[in-house]
Formats: sequence, C-alpha cells, structure tokens
Amino acid sequence: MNTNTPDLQLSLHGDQAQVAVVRLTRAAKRNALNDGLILALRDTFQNLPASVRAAVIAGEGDHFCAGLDLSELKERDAGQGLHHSRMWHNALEAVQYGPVPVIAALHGAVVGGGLELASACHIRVADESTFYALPEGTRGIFVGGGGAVRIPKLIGVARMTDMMLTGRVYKADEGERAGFAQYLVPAGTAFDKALALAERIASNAPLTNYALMHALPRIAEQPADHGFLTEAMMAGIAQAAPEAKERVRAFLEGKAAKVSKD
Ligand code: 1HE
Repeated sequence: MNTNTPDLQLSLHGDQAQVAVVRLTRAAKRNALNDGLILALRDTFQNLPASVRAAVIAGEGDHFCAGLDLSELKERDAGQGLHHSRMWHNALEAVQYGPVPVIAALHGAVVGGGLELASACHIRVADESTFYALPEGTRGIFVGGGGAVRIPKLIGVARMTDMMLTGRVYKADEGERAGFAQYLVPAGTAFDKALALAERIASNAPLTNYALMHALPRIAEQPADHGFLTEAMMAGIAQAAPEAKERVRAFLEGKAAKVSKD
C-alpha cells in the first residue's frame, strides 16, 4: 500500500530496507497536522513494509511540527470534538504501539499536537534549534492527541500544567533537562543522529524491541506485584527465542562486542 501523500513521504533506508523514514512535508504550513495528515500517519504506521525494523519521523523546513492545523478548527459540537480527538488517539497509538520503535528527529517548533506526536515516539533526538510549547492553553483549547497522558510521563504533571497555564516555552537545552528529549545534538544533525540510532535498533533481536515497546510501558502502569509477573513472562519468552541464544553464545565465545564506555 502506498501511503505517500503530498504532505507525508515514506522512504526506506539501509541495505535491507530496515529503516523507514517518515517525513512531514508540509513545510509551508510548518507541518501543521490537518485531518488528512493525521490519517496518513495512521495508515503509514499500520502498513509499514515487513522489512522495516525501526522508523524515524522528521519534519521538512525550519520546524518539526506546529501542531493541530488551526484552520480546520471549525465549529464542532461536543460529540464531533470527542471523535476528532479519538482519531488523533488512533493515529498516535499506531505510532507508539505499531510494529517497530520510532525515533523523532526534532528541530524548531515542537508545539501543541507536534509535541503530542513526538511524545508518542520511543526516542526523541532534539537539535539545538528545538523549542517546546503547549499553546493550547492560550488558544482556549486543551490537548486532544494523547498529550495529557504521554507528556506528564516525560516531564511530570507540574511542568505540563505550568506550560499550559503560562504559555512557557522550553528551549532545547532546558527541554532535554526536563525530559522531553533523550538526546541533544548540534543544530542540523538531529536527523543523522536519529537515523544512526534507528540502524542500531534495527539490528536488535525483534522480540527485545517488541518487549520494550509493548511490555515495558504496560508494566510501568501495573501494580508492582503484577509488573513483576509480566516482566518474568516477557523475560522467559524473550530468552527462549533462538536469536537470543545465538547472541548469548556469541558473547560467551568472545565473538560479540563487550559493553564499552567509549
Ligand atoms: C499554521 C499553523 C497551525 C503555522 N495551523 N496553520 N499550534 C500553534 O498554536 C502554533 C501556531 N504556529 C506558530 O506559532 C508559528 O507558526 C511557528 C512558531 C510554528 C512557526 O513560526 P514561523 O514564523 O516560522 O511561521 P508562520 O509565518 O507563523 O507560519 C507560516 C504559515 O504556516 C502561515 O500560513 P500562511 O498561509 O500565512 O503562510 C501560518 O498561518 C501557518 N501555520 N502554524 C494552521 N498550527 C489534537 S489537539 C492539538 C492542539 C494543538 O496543537 S493547538 C496548538 C496549535
């Protein structure tokens, strides 16, 4: 299925097409997310080619994403507003709980729904031009793309409350300290760093990546007693895979890399 649209492009990288690069290509509108683009994101992540083991999301132009396309914010009644938000949830769920880990390459504005999209990814790499904001507060609306659930997991409820009450903008370095991004890199290099991480992730055992995407966030939500049992079951399944046995044997035979701090 070809999910490319004028506003979203999927390309495959690596000698075995193991990394998918999904680009928002609506730079003239700062990659603002209209309904068509949200549905294209959903379709893309639901239909990734079987060769793909990791994905990168990036935005063209000077900004990652300006959030919800405000020109589409028509007069919706309460029910339509609910379904619109649920459409975003479906799409970003396809990113977070899709088949492969997703790395967001961030630069410029990562605001509103753009921050909600970045929060649905598994790793965020930000360059020095990045800034984060939730202008929903000042626009008289609320987050609706899963931000109320995902953003506090990154930065805490108190920081998100402050951002929405006061319109506070976090610059790249304070954003990294607050927990928005796991990597902070020089301006213009976020995509290259994200691609390098994706290539590395693509070489992991698929079941390990699956456990990290699908088991870990659920374990973190479970009462400890349930979490320990889920962890034990996931550990048993992962270590029984032939690939895990091969990798452990390679280390024991001195054929696999050691852990190194350099
Ligand atoms: C847009 C949007 C948009 C730009 N919807 N059209 N998000 C916001 O409140 C952020 C609004 N945007 C901005 O603050 C700025 O545009 C930026 C800081 C992101 C970029 O500034 P700049 O100077 O590079 O670009 P610009 O000149 O402001 O915008 C260029 C064009 O993009 C312009 O259109 P043009 O036809 O006049 O050229 C802008 O109108 C258009 N544009 N951002 C529509 N967001 C699931 S709920 C989520 C709720 C939210 O995300 S609310 C937060 C929305």
